[in-house]
Amino acid sequence: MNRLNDSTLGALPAAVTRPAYDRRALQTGIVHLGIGAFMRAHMAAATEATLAAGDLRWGIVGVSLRQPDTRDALQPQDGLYTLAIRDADEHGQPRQRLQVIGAVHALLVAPENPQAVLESIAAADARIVSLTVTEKGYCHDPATGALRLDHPDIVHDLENPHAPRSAIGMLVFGLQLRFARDHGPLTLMSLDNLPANGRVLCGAVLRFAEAVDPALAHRIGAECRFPCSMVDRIVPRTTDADRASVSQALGCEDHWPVLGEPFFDWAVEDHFAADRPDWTLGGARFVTDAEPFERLKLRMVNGTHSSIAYLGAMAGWETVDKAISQAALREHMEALMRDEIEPTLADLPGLDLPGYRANLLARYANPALAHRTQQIAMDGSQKLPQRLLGTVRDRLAQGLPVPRMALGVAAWMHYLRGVDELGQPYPIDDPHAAELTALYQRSLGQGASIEAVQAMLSYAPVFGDLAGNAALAAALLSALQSLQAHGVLATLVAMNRG
Ligand code: CS2
Repeated sequence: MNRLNDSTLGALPAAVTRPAYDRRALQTGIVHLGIGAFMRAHMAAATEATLAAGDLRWGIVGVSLRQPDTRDALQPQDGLYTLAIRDADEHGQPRQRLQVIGAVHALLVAPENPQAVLESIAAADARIVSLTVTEKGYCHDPATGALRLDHPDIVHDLENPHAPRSAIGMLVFGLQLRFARDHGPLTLMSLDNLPANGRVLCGAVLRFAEAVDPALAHRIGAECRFPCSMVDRIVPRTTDADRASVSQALGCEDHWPVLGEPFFDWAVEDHFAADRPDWTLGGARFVTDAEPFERLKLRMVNGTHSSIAYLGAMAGWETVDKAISQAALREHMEALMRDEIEPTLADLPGLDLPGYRANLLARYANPALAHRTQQIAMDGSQKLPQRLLGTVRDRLAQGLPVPRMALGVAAWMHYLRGVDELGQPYPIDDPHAAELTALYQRSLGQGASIEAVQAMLSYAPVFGDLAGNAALAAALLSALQSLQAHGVLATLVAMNRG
């Protein structure tokens, strides 16, 4: 089978959408740090629509921060890859719509050549640097949002200005080079699932720049822009079976297609330092304030996703669609949204929350995605604060109960046990894994008690000021006692019974 690349594009089946513009004429307007599946199914797809409309200034240089695997797969394909949008037809049969994306026209691997990354940030044509580096990539304290100057990558980067390895180090030293060349201001745009992601990024960049040179920090603060955004599309990790099935449908080999659901949403603040693509052509919305969109999405989508992930992983429900097909889990998720999350969103104007909820449950039921609960379960320490604990804090402050929210938090604690209810062990994939599993072993691992719950709650990087909260501790204790004694399903059934 031939390889997908510029020379084989013409031979693809007619049903496959492909770039009709002249890829050789692409300029590089965007540098993207963290070129994983998510960005390739989201921002790159929206950018593709602007290229298709004839604005060829927005080609993307994709940077991998750690591994060469994306570059190794896509370079022989001239940067081309397939986006497979998957769902089921009215008979429940899986179907997919294929589009070859041409927006990524250069790939870099930062550890191999950090200087090339700094050069790309400094290049005159680049006007936007975007990031999907996951929560932990900001080297910040998740409970407070502040950059950790003691983070090993940050310590390393402050000592190695020519070979940074964190996204924050690359941005600051790239901007230093850019300013030395007088190449105009830049927009730095986070696309990660963090509240006020632009402000978190801005805070981290300015704090790092302060440590390098206060004048540099001042200039970045004055000239650069950090729009916040809410991004939403479910993108499961590509498997070898996906590679094979997409390649077969294309009639040529694609070593790294990406998959996504039909749903796409992106609300980005229209706050750019220079010009920008018209991403509305690809389904985005430019807004003045992303906060309401973020709060809605982080609490409703990501909050329920993480709850499903820990409950599902413990019960042995391997994928989100399998988990949500369990009547007890579905009932719990519906009630969790309706009774506990949605009241914290009541101030959002003009929103049909019941409609949003129903649509979300339908997205989770998509059988063609096979989104693994274990994938979503990773990095819990980085995810819990904005996904679950914001809602918990708001409710506790108003004296409202949190039984269903607490079940999600308890399921995360229970998950630290490292073995599911079928006796299958799994690794805890989390930057704080060693500390957290040790803490679990000496507390909850000895049995659920109020002392054990309080010991877990005093883990400050996750729980911060919630440490001494008696109402939360009581709700967690009751959930944990039930999870330990009776398991996930019986706990859900009892919770639904009220
Ligand atoms: C998921 C998200 O993996 C996870 O943690 O919750 O990636 C989720 O699929 C997206 O944010 C949906 O927009």
